Amino acid sequence: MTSKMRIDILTLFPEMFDALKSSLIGKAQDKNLLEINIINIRDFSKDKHKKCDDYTFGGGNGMLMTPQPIYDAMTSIEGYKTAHKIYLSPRGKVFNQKMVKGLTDFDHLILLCGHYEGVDERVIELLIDEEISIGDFVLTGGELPAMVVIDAVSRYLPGVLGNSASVEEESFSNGLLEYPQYTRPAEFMGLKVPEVLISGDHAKVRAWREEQARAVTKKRRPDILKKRT
Ligand code: 4G4
Repeated sequence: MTSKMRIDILTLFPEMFDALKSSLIGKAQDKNLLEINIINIRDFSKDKHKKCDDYTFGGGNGMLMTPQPIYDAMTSIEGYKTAHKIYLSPRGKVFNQKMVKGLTDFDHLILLCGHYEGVDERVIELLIDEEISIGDFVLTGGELPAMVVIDAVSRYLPGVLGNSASVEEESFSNGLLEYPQYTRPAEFMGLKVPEVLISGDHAKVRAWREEQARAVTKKRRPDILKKRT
């Protein structure tokens, strides 16, 4: 990834992205490491009532987002042809840390957030490079999944996290779940911090953490341990 990353979001609910102004993502924008643009799909509707939904051909359940406003919103974005264009949907590839790292290779992402029962399939065929799901559950819209993707990717942008080593050392980056961690005081409500962590023996601490990470992963996520071999 080169310099600053740009992320454009296509949504019918731009206010939801106010959440990105707080926390580390807001600071990353202030520091010019990241540029986030929110585009209101409704602004591009040519309908006299700015309608963006319609009934499905073939009948059945609910409404779909109509293609015209989405198409016009997408093609209004400078550089949309070469950007990596993602649609957040429950039928997408399930998001994981490897995919997070992969997305850092792009300097321009465009995220399309669906509502109602999703978008007209032709929008996906014409405009979308990759469909991503953040997990096997259904939400009212793609906005929260888009924010999940933005948060996960932003942590890899140089300068966003205080300590760049912490991105690589944590859960999932080494393929194991996190070992237990402690801060002061050394005893809390009668519970003591494991002796080895106060010993000052760094080799022992490393070995203990490795063993704990393996144990917790074996207990909670044996599927991960098997994949690592
Ligand atoms: C596209 C198609 C993503 C988008 C249908 C989006 C869960 C996820 C949506 C819908 C989403 C996820 C309304 C069913 C919006 N829900 N798991 N909802 N639905 O990443």
